[in-house]
Amino acid sequence: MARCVYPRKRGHGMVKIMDYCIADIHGHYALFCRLLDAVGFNEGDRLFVLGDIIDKGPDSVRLAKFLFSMPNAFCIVGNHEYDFLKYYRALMRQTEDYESVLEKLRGSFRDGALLDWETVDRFDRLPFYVETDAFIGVHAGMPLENGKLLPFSRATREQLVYDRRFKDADVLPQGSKCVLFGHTPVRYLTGRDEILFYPRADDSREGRGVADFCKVHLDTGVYLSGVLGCVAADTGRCFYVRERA
Ligand SMILES: [Mn+2]
Repeated sequence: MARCVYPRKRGHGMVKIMDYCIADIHGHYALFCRLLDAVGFNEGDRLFVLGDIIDKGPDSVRLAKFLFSMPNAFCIVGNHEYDFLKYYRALMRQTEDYESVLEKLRGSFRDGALLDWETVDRFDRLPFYVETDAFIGVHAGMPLENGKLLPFSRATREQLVYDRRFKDADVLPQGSKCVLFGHTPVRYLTGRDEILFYPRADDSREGRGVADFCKVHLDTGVYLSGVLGCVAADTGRCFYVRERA
């Protein structure tokens, strides 16, 4: 089992502070640690994790606890966290035996023995979107009207985490900020396990950072492809690691 060591120290010299975005890590903790290494991620950088931390892969809880321990990681809800939280609330309505609730929740994960109440509470407090000066991050999709991005207040939580339409190639949101999202493996659209950039309809600038694009689709489908990728928001540079055969 690989171990993440954080915060990482780099050599002295100039360090550019970077924002990185990723989605759909799905319990692939060891691969995620290798990706942080490949990126050269350090304590001055920020990491935006756009949902679906859990399920499918082997180390959902380990990964979640690690991300929640990082002071510069910003996680939001994906449909898998949303479904987990719905299950949690349903259990809490059925019984006041909280130990049995935690036991049932632990049964949701291959590494469920690691789950504690602190981690459940952290899941419960995750926001549904994130916004910086440069971009918007959601798990699945944003509300649009005639191609124009609507404010978050017009979205339902279900749309933010389950939307199936936003990923389509003909959906090119017009707004001042790029929308980063995941949820559906890019391979279902392109046949490739690579982060997909959509240029702005009204602008032919060569892309530098993600702000020069209208949307960026991040899901490399790690549980199918063994490929995990992230993008540096400021430069648009992508980083990938691959599961060893
Ligand atoms: Mn999803």
